[in-house]
Amino acid sequence: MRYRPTPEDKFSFGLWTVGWQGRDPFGDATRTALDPAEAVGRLAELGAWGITFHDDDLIPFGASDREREQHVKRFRQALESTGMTVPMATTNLFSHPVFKDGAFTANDRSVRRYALRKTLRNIDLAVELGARTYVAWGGREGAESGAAKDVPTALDRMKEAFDLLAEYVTEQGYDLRFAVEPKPNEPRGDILLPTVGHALAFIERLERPDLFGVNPEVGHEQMAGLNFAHGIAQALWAGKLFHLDLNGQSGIKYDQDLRFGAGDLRQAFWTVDLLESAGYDGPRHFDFKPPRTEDYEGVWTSAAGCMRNYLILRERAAAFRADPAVHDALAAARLPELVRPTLAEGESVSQLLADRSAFEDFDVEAAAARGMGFEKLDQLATEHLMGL
Ligand code: XLS
Ligand code: MN
Ligand code: MN
Repeated sequence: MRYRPTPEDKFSFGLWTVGWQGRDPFGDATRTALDPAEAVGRLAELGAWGITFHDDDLIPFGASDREREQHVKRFRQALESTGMTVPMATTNLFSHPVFKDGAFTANDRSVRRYALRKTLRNIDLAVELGARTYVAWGGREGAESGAAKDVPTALDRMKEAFDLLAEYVTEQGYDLRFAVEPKPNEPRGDILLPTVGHALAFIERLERPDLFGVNPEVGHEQMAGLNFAHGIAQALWAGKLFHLDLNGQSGIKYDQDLRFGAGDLRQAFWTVDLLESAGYDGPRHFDFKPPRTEDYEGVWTSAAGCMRNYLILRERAAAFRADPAVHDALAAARLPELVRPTLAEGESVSQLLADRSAFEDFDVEAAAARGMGFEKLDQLATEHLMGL
């Protein structure tokens, strides 16, 4: 059937997405709690391939060891009976009041040590369940006021934490890599590592940068007014797109976590176009929140919509790339020329300086007068997106 997801599409969902009960800063839950085993079953029926979790999504905070075992057992049974995988896991270092000033960068040292222990414990479980990626979203690593956080020192502590985690997985022989998830704000006024660019630069300062990549989220970049497709393009260029969180966002406002395809549909189109053409083979992970207006029927409709929209956009992007008129428009817009290095092979600076055609005899006015043909190209893209 057309647009029917299959496990080959590698669609995954956070347990906390379909399990979100609709609590927001102004209102209480609008939905009852969802049993993780049911989430696994329903998502599998819809054609998803994987499920991801924060430690506390699966095992309620403060559960005893016995309770912990039972929760894991039920979850494992659900995975086994459906064939669902756990490609990624992460730690909740933001819900409990103990993390009100962050976790790895909390000013309070005892909180930092506790956060590390909580993370190490869940890494063991993540590996046991087969996860290959461990996401680190520093939700409360940040501040609301200037003097409250000494940023360079906080980054030292962040590095200390990540170096320790990397040492641990290396010592244990775990096949696990970390994906740092940037977000500009919410719940803190300003969060550390606010964008993909900040995170990429930070990773290079770690002791084992090869174990670290990014987990960009559509809405998080767009909350900062940034172009998501450009952000992940740079992450791919750096070999650092380890994972990603797909959802929807309408411009610069609170983190909406709309279903994928809602919000900025054009950016969704370019995102899918890029992922598919760049050969990204990681999970297509949805981190969205079915709006609190919905009952469970609406939740499953929303989850199915994420995957369906991805598949429709994949088809539209492929049609765009296959269209001969697009090939002509790309050539007219000189995209193939961008592929050509600016200097000839082996050409030196002195040769460039000696090349009169590059400067002295270069017809600047003629080059300035040439149109780029981008509007024609973008109109074609728009028409393919609209299904023409
Ligand atoms: C919150 C984040 C969070 C991470 C995982 O805004 O998106 O859900 O993806 O902790
Ligand atoms: Mn979000
Ligand atoms: Mn996310």
